[in-house]
Amino acid sequence: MRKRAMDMGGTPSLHGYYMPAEWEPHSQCWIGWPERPDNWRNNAVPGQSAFTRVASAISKFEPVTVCASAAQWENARSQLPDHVRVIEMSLNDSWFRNTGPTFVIGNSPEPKVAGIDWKFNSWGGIDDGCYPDWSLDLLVAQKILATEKVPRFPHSMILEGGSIHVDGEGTCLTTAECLLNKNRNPNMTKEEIEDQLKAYLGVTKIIWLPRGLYGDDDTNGHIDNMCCFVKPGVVLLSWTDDETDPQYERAVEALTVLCNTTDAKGRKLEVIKLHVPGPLYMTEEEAAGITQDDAKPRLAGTRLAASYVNFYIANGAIIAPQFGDQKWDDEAVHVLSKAFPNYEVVKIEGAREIVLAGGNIHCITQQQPHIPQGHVQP
Ligand code: KQY
Repeated sequence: MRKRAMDMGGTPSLHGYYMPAEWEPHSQCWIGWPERPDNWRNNAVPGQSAFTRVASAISKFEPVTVCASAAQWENARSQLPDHVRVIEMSLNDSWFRNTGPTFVIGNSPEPKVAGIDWKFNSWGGIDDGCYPDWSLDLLVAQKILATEKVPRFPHSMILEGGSIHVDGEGTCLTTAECLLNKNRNPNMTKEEIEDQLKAYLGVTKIIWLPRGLYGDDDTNGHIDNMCCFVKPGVVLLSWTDDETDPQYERAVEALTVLCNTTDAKGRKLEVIKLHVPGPLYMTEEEAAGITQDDAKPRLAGTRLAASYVNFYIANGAIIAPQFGDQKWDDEAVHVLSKAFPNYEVVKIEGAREIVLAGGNIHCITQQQPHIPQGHVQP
């Protein structure tokens, strides 16, 4: 008998679909191409090199499609390996975790993939967001789904993919700092937001951490910089031992919630601490390379929202950021290798370039699930 979504862990959503965990098989990974000089320093040249390192690393484990604007297509094509597909797409910026679709899986009558197209408001709208025109980003999810001929479930709620993590067995992790922020869905109550997450992601339990990573002001504390699942019942938490670091209070607060809750299956959570680097700050030289224009100003001395939790789980590999902080870089690789014993941990040096623009490896990637042809679960 074919296994249904409910048996596979997630509770079937409104459409009978559920969001699989990131470690479930992918058919490909989607990545945008950075370009805007008011967010990416030095005309995005160092950022493009970092994206190329990420795309190249992931492409050793699963197919990768990179989407670049008409102006950048040739440049992207020339930098990326031949086996990485490069297609033309108009973008305001390149954060596909947030502007791409949230892929979901359904099982009736046949296993199939669909995508949720959430509303996007540039992480906070005109007054609070990262740039004032996000009209092209609003179309990214739709274009990806149309390219792949994957059914699209539009949603009127503002939500970025970086603000949710799921275990594929009915549990969703998020932060109140982001999802309950008045700059997202001011007319929705917490219960209404929970109902929509349950209906569209096929989850039955939402775990709310109060706040995300200290300094993650662009996103208002996305969960993907703070905490993620390793497997059902086990999470990694951005931690610091330094009690004077403002991240300490946030980490302790999150730990308290995580230790005092159960997941959708009633399990207590095991929490693995993953120490943050630094603290790291934007230098004068880095800030000087950013054209101050439409985007939120990026100022020298700003604490960078750098966290090792912001990695990508590819088919068989953990694509992990490295910041040039030897002690904590090495520690992160050690913790991730222990947490994911059956995965190769691939280090991405120079992930700082992505952090300078407000995100990291998880934020720039979007996995598309793979359902093997003719696959019948026992
Ligand atoms: O998911 C992210 N962390 C991306 C935030 C990008 C903000 C643009 N400056």
